Amino acid sequence: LRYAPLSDDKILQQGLDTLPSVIVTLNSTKTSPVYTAGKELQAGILGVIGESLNITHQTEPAAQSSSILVGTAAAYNAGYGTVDISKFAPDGFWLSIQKGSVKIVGQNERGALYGAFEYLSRISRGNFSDVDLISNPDAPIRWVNQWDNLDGSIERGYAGRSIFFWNGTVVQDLTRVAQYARLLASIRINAIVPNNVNANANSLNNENIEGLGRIADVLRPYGIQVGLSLNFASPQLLGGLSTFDPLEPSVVSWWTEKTALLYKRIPDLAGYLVKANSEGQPGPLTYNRTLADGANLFAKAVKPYGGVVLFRAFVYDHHADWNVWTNDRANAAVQFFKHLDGEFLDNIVVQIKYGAIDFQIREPANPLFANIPKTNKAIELQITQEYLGQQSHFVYIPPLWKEILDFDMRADSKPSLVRDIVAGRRYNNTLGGYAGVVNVGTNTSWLGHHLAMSNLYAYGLLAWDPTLSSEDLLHDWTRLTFGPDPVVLKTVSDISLATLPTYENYSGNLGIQTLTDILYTHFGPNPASQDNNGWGQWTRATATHIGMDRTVKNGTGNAGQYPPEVAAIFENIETTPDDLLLWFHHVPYTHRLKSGKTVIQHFYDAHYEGAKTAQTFPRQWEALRNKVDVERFTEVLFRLTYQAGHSIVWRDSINNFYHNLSRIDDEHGRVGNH
Ligand code: GCW
Repeated sequence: LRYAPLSDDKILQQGLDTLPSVIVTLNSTKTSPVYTAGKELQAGILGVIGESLNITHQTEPAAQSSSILVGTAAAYNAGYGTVDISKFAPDGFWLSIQKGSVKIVGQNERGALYGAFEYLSRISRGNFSDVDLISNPDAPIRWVNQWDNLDGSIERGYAGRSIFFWNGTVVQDLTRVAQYARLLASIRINAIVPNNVNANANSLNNENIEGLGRIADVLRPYGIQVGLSLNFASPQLLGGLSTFDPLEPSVVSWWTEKTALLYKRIPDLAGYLVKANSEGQPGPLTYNRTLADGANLFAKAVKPYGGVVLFRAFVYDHHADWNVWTNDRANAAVQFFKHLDGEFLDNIVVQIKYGAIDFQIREPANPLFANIPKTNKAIELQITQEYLGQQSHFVYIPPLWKEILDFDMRADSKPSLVRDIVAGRRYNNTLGGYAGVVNVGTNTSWLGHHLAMSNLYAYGLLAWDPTLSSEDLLHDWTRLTFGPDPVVLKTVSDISLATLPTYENYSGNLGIQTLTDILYTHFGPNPASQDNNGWGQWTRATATHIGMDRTVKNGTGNAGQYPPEVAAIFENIETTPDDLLLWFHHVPYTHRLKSGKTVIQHFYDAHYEGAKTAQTFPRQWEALRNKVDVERFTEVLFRLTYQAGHSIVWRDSINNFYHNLSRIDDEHGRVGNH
């Protein structure tokens, strides 16, 4: 989005030779995404090629040679040409570049804007070749969730204060929200929920409804809708009713009226996001109503307006009894939702975290994806690095997401990739998709670490097309962000692609979870904090053994929540992959992995290897001095240096902790016997 000038004269000449002479927008009004597309094309071409093109806003068909034409399929088909609309999914676009003529036609206005950004991405990367493509999203739900509180703080945000809220209400100056909308539109995100899922009932007071309306006004030209997180107890907390029972008529009318007020101010409100009966949040279970009763209440309220409800599956008991061997937080989602399959109305999407615990460095795909075939589903991913070093460490996460999205649940012994399940294809659901927890803040880097932006970039485009490769996405992002220098491309790529295995090496291995402190900060090593409390992120580490026994035969039964073919793999220690061994099995530290190493020796070796690789990050980055602007060079160097140092803290804490427990020395003499 910097639209930096092309530095290669030959490529620039190519751009000039093929550049049309005018931008034509069809049927646009000032607040429409097609109008935005025109402006964006103008700014982008000026930046990248240095030519200032005029924009003609056309309402009547007129002959145009040598133009960049942008509009909806309906406008285009009314006299400019013919595009077969049956080839479009909602939000899709057609991009045709033929020497001297560019056509950008969206299924809707938003699609036209996406097409404009696609064109700009191409020319920014020096690509002026002809093309004729139709691009459709894999799924309709491509949302981001912010966990911003009304007071301006951000839960699990590591990039400053909220760009949306301050002092109990919406900020006056929404300039930065508009910039964020531009950023999100460029990666084809179509809705934002700005307020925290741990929602404050005051989000629904009149002042905040008006504030949300102002946010919606700023997002609209970018084709982005706003949604709202709800506090389930709002009728009581804000409305003064004596109850928030979802089946109580006064509660139903309260929500119906609130919803009407919201849609009056924001006719295109995307809908609601609900965290209920989780981590102390109120919900329908308080009144012995089901989670479906709770979700349907909102679904009915938004239905007349075309709204949807994203209802989170992250429901579990955080006071679980650690002394009960068969207790397992990982079982909770299936236990709470499976029997309700078929009871959720069709404008509800159950939003499921990728793993059954909580954004850990490694988890198997959440079994719930394969347990509620009749229910619409979305996958929840975390761009904010809650358990992954909180933006003080850099981790390029897409390979983790891809592994989950490509995981085959083998439901009914048929191919059942998670990505096909969330797209709605596998079970013929009408809705589905992606929710990414982003937690952007006021920090000028947006996410707190310049390199972390590649995660957001990849998130948006994977929600559009989950078959894209992590490597290609990274390459494109780097090219767009730092320019064409091959040394920069190689360095950013080498560092980024090493980060995920490296972080896993120096944090939690073999599926034991991240091993960060979970009681206070979720940052830095604290393996002792996992066990002996109600949170359920247990490792069951003793002097001799480690790991959760999630087998059916002797453990929590979690393996049995997967369809039979997959269940059989996880049930059996021989067929469980090493990297999920301790997720599914409780074994002696001396248990031999398929690699031939013992579990404890693997811990020691992985931690030494991880910390060693992390030491190379700042050294590799040094090669970019004078190739990247001083500000970003210095800030990234600072954080990579911190990460390198902190990886040693991680290495020694984890290794010493398990050495103290097991009293087994490292074969290479680094831990223990010296
Ligand atoms: O892991 C927990 C986080 C909470 C978060 C919760 C959730 C918003 O530590 O901060 O609350 O997950 O996803 O609801």
